[in-house]
Amino acid sequence: MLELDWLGGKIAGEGVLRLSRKIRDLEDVFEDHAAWASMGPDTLVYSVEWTQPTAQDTEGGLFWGVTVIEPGRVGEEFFMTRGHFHAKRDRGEYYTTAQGTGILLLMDESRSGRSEQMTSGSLHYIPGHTAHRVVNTGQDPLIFWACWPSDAGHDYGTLQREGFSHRVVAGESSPRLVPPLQL
Ligand code: S6P
Ligand code: ZN
Repeated sequence: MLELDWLGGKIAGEGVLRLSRKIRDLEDVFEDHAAWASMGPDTLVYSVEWTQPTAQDTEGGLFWGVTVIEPGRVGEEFFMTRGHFHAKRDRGEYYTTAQGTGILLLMDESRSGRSEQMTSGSLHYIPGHTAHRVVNTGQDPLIFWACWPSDAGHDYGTLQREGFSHRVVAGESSPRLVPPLQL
């Protein structure tokens, strides 16, 4: 059995997998390349802990994990996840926010974008065929839990080539979507 630190964003127990993404791993993700290049390459942007109780690709299995996005910006753009479509496009996912404030960016395969506000207790259903990226717009770590199908896989290449439909940047008084989009 595994134990969750729900608000701290940690999973304890055997077989927990972990990864972290630092500034140096995210060169193609942020728009302002000069701002990116001026930052310490080892600056932590986000980390993920997750459990795979079945083999990857098992039809009908589920994975469970947590992502912690640090507060910060690259130029005007807030720290965020790389974002992806699922390799098996029809696979959906749930996110739920434990702590912090952010924006879930969603984009369908025809590049139509929308967003949902993330705040403690918010639950987000990500349908299949929908790219998803999370942006930390707050001053504290943004911690969210996720549950996704074992055979969903990750397609990072499509966004690497084509980018996301929208970006989230610091506005004068509140975060702003570019191009504008109803929050
Ligand atoms: C997996 C799920 C999350 C992300 C994590 C990091 O399907 O959506 O666990 O992997 O939030 O984001 P990314 O875009 O770097 O995988
Ligand atoms: Zn996903």
